Amino acid sequence: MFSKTRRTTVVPALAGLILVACSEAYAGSQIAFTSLRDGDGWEIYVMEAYGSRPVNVTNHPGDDGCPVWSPFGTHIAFMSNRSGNSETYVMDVDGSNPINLTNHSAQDGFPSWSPDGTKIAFTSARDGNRDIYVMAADGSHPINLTNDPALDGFANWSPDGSAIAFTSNRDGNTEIYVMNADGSDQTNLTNHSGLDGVPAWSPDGTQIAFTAFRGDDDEVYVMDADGRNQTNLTNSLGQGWGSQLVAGLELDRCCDQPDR
Ligand SMILES: [Ca+2]
Ligand SMILES: [Ca+2]
Ligand SMILES: [Ca+2]
Ligand SMILES: [Ca+2]
Repeated sequence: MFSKTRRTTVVPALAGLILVACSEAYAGSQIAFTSLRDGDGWEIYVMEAYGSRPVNVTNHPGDDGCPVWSPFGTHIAFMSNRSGNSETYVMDVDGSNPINLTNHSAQDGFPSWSPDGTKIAFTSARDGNRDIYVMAADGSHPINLTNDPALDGFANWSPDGSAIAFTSNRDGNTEIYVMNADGSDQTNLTNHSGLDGVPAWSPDGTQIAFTAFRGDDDEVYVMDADGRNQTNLTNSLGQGWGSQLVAGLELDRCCDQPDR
């Protein structure tokens, strides 16, 4: 049985920019991550989980980021600005055969695979503001699921495929929402005046972890998938990156990461 874990981290870059690098482990054996280590724009690297030498699988002067393993480990979806603006791409895990799936003049990025591998959710501003879209895994038939004038982003597909969690500021500040995979029943789960964002499902689908700024610093929270029992897991002093990430500008910036 395959399983994967996902981790989203923020990399402080030169000039004070806060950039988002998503790293993801597949089947406990390989990790994909984003780095500037080769000095020629952001690249995606793959390494064995036991710590082998990372391989630059994008190796392109454009900025490449947000790698996401396909459910069966055969492909990696990612973001790149190599064509001149942000697009969602898919490639073989060794970096061969990169395909521009979105191919649209608007910003497109932050992919999330459906658990059966047939669809990819992503964020796009093609209808004038950021919304969550779903397309077939070959890039065909993109559909706007959120259709809301607010900023919507950070889609994360539930393990059973029935729902998509996302972040939106439609109610005045950023909250975690969930909707059915067809876009129906968009529900505010967090309902808190703080900044809440970047949802990630537990492997069994019963809980959602997220980042929140609800006091004077950033914390990682977890809640039941219906929004109950919101619990501060970190509860430590010290400024993190969550509030910068989920504030409206940073929601943009995450989606724009390859266009920094
Ligand atoms: Ca690159
Ligand atoms: Ca685009
Ligand atoms: Ca929107
Ligand atoms: Ca909130």
